[in-house]
Amino acid sequence: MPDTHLPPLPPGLLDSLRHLLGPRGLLTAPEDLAPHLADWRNLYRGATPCVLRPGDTAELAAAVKLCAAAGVAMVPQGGNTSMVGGATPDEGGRQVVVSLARLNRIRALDPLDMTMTAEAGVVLKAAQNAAAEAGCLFPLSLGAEGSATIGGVLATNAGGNTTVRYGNARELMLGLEIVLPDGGVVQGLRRLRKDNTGYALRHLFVGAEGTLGFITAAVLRLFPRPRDTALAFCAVADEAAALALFGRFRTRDDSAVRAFEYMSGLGVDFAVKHIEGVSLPVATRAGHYVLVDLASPRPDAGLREMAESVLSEAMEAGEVLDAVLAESEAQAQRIWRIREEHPEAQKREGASVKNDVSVPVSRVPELIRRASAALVALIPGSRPVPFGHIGDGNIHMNLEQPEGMDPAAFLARSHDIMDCVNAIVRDLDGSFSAEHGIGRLKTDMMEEWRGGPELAAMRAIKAALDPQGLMNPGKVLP
Ligand code: FAD
Ligand code: 2HG
Ligand code: ZN
Repeated sequence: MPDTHLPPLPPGLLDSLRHLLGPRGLLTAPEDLAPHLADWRNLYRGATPCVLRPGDTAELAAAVKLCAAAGVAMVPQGGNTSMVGGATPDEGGRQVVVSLARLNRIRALDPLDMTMTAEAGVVLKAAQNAAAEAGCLFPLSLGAEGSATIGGVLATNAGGNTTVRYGNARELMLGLEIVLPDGGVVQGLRRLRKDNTGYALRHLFVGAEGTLGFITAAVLRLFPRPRDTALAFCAVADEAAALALFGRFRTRDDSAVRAFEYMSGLGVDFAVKHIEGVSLPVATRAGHYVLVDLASPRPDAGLREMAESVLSEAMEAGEVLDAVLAESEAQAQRIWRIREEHPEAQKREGASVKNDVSVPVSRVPELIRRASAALVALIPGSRPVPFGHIGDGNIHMNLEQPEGMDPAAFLARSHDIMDCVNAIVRDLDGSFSAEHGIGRLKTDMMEEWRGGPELAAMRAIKAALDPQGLMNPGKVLP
C-alpha cells in the first residue's frame, strides 16, 4: 500500500519533468498510469506517481539526472510482457515508471554490414519487419513479439524459439547506447564484429533487467533471409523420442534447424480447447509432440526432402508416431500458433505456476518425467504442462491447477511448486531461470543459487554503477 505519510515525489520534481518532457512525455492521470502498473501474469499491481515517456535519448538522460538528483527510483518499462514482474513498480507509490515506447526509430540498417541500429522502444515484430523489407532476417522470435521491445528483450537477454540456431538476445547484439543511473550517456553503438577495448560494458547491461541503467538503442546482427523452409508437426512416442528426433535433424544439417519445440499432449489439448482457429494437424492424439522448423538461405537446400527422409527413419525407429509437413506458409503459421498460444491457453484454463528452467539438453527427458511425477505427488490432481525450447534444454515446466480447485488456494502453493521443480533441476545441473530472468518473482532464490562470491560480485557491480540504488530497486538482487 502507498505510504500516505510521505510525499510521493520531492516538491518541484514533477514540474521540472513536465517542463522537460512536455504533456506527451509525462503521464499522471490514473487511467493513463493503469496499463503500466500490472504485469502480464497479474502477479503484481504496483503504484506510481507518474510515467515518463521521453522522446529521445537526450530527454531521457536529462530526466534521469533530475530523478537522480532528487533520489527518486526509476523502473524501466518496454512492452511490459515480463514473466517475472520485472517492469512493474512496487506498491510504495514512489517509484517512477520510465517507458521507452517513444524511442521507436530504426536509426540505420546496412545489409552489407548485416546490422540494424534500433532504438529501445522498437517493437520486436517491427524490427523483424524492417529487416525483412531490406531482404534480411532479424531472427529473435517469441510469443510476445507483437508487444515486447528491443530494449526489453536485451534487458532480459530473451531467448525464444530460434535460440537453438541464432543464439539469445546477447548473441544478436554488437553495441549499445546506454543512459547510466546518473544520466551519463555511453555511446557504444559500434557495429563491429571485433572490438576488444577494455571491459565489455555492453554485456553487463544485457540481462541486467534494468537494474544498472537504461538501454536506449542497440546495434543488432542480421542474417540472410531464408529462401527454403520446411515445417513439421510430429506426434512422438515420449520425451526421449522427442530428443532423439532433435539429434537426427541436427546430425543431418545443424544449420537448418531454426526451431525445435516440445509440447505435451495436455498443452496441445488446452490450445485446441481455448484458442479459436487452433486444431490438431495430425490424426494421432499423443502424449507428446514436437514442432520442427527448418530454414536455409539456399533456395535449393531441399529441406522438405530432408525432413521427409529424417521423419521416415524416425518412424521406422518407433520415435515418430505421426507427422505432417506444412503445405503452405498459411498452414505453417497455423501450426506455429499451437505452440505460441500455450501461455494464453494455460491462462484461460485456470491458475498456473511457471517454472522457466534449463538443464543440459541430454537430461531434458529425465527432467520432464521426474518433475511431472513430483508435482502430481505434491498436489494431487494438478496437471503438469511441460513445453518449450527442448533444443536449448529450456523447458517451461509449468503446473496447471487441479480442476475445480480454488485458484487462490493453488497459487498459495507457488513457492512449494517452484521449490519442488528446482530441487530436481539442481540435481540435474540446471538453472532455475533459463530465459525470463529474475525480476521480482525470483529474487529470493538468488542467495541459494548464486550466493557467495558470485552474488557479492554482482552487488559490487550494482554499487559501482548505481550507488544510490535507484535503478529498478527490488529486482534481480535480493
Ligand atoms: P518489459 O517486460 O517491459 O521489461 C522486462 C525487463 O527489462 C524489466 O526488468 C524492465 O525494467 C527491463 N527493461 C525494459 N526495457 C528496458 C530498457 N530499455 N533498458 C533497460 N531495462 C529495460 N521471453 C523469452 O525469453 N522467451 C520467450 O519465448 C518468451 N515468450 C513470451 C511469451 C509471452 C506470451 C509473454 C507475455 C512473454 C514472453 N517472454 C519470453 C518474456 C520476455 O521476457 C519478454 O517478452 C521480453 O523479453 C520483454 O520485453 P518487454 O519489452 O516487454 O520488456
Ligand atoms: C514461451 O516459450 C514463453 O512461450 C512463455 O517463454 C512460457 O508461459 C510460459 O511459461
Ligand atoms: Zn520460452
